[in-house]
Amino acid sequence: MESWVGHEIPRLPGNGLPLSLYDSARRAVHPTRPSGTATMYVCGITPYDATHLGHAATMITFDLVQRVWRDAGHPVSYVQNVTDIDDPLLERAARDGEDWKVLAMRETALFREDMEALRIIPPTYYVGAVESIPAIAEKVRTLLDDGAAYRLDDGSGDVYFDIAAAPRFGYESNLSREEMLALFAERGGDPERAGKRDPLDPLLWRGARDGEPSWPGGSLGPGRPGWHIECAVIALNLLGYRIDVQGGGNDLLFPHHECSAAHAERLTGMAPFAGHYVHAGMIGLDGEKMSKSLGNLVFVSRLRADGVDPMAVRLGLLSGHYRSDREWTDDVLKAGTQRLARWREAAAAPQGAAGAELLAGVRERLADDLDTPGALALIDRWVDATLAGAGRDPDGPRLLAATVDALLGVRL
Ligand code: 5CA
Ligand code: ZN
Repeated sequence: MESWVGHEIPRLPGNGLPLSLYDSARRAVHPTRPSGTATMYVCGITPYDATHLGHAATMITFDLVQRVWRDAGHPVSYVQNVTDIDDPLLERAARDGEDWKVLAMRETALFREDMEALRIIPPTYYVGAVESIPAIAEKVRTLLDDGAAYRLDDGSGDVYFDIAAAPRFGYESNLSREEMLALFAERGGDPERAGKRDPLDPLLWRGARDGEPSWPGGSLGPGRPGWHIECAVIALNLLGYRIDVQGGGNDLLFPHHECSAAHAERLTGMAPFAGHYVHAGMIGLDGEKMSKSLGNLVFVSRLRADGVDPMAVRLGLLSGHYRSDREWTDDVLKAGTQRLARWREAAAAPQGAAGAELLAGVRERLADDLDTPGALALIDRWVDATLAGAGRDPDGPRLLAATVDALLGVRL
């Protein structure tokens, strides 16, 4: 699938710092340790509606991961998927009397535009579920042959993963069985399905149903892939064992990332699948998580159409720490807009406060689990000093613009 177009990233003097991130599996901040090329897989959109600020916040989070790694000298291989076939997409298309393929193509195109406007570095590989079906079916057959999966005997053709084949199941999310059961039911799982060995066993292959699209599965029979195996196979096939970061919003902690890790670990015989499981907080509106199913959405494209500068949106989202669930409000946008204006004023000043110190400070804050509130506070102080005429560094304003562009993705 086509990715989007990237922007030139300014080169910064000196070297960036090694990035530490909070790993959900170990429940602590640990250094990432890429060997040469850093590898990252981020769970992308299910394209049945436009990109909202929650998606944008999650994409910006992993954009910063990539920026900090690059600054530290690591080339980055980054894969993001598009779940361009799944129940919610088919349901929305049926509701609106639309072709599901056209819906997916339109929303994916809009997502690309939004990502470009927000200056998100494009993934190395942007991959759809549909184009990956032959590869996914092959891995489902492997899991079946290997005894890690089973077919229901009700004639549906549905194949499930046997979580008993994953002895570490639960290590990624650290949840009790009760919590897992509740979240599984809430987030697309089917604990009540008759004939499963364990209520938590996730679907690998859904046998063809009348009125639903299906693809050939070889010995599996026609059908379509389950959700978790989609991400496991795309990640494994393009990045191999093991990836440095598996990313997404914290709504994917369980069952999605637990199950994709379990699939990948069984397929490779090696664990863990990812060095860090990194989860961005949920962006909410009016006290609820922003979600397509609740309909409480602020779309990036709506703000752009209203003439809002995407860099102000970016600064608004960066003003909270990536891991915290937080609200999008008019005030967040107002503060982002004002901050952007002040930073631009300082970048245009003939001289400023010490640029090298600013760069070192921002590098240090971001390397510490992407402390953007700390980085923004430090830049604000630098900008205040510059606008008060306190600094004499002729290179300061230029270095401000380069630092903010390269490390925060904000073009002044
Ligand atoms: N296609 C799957 C992942 S394989 C999916 O979850 N799609 S999504 O469209 O629902 O979400 C796309 C990405 O945005 C995911 O990483 C998800 O965790 C994240 N996300 C969804 N809603 C929010 C929100 N309100 N705040 C922050 N991130 C969100
Ligand atoms: Zn995913």
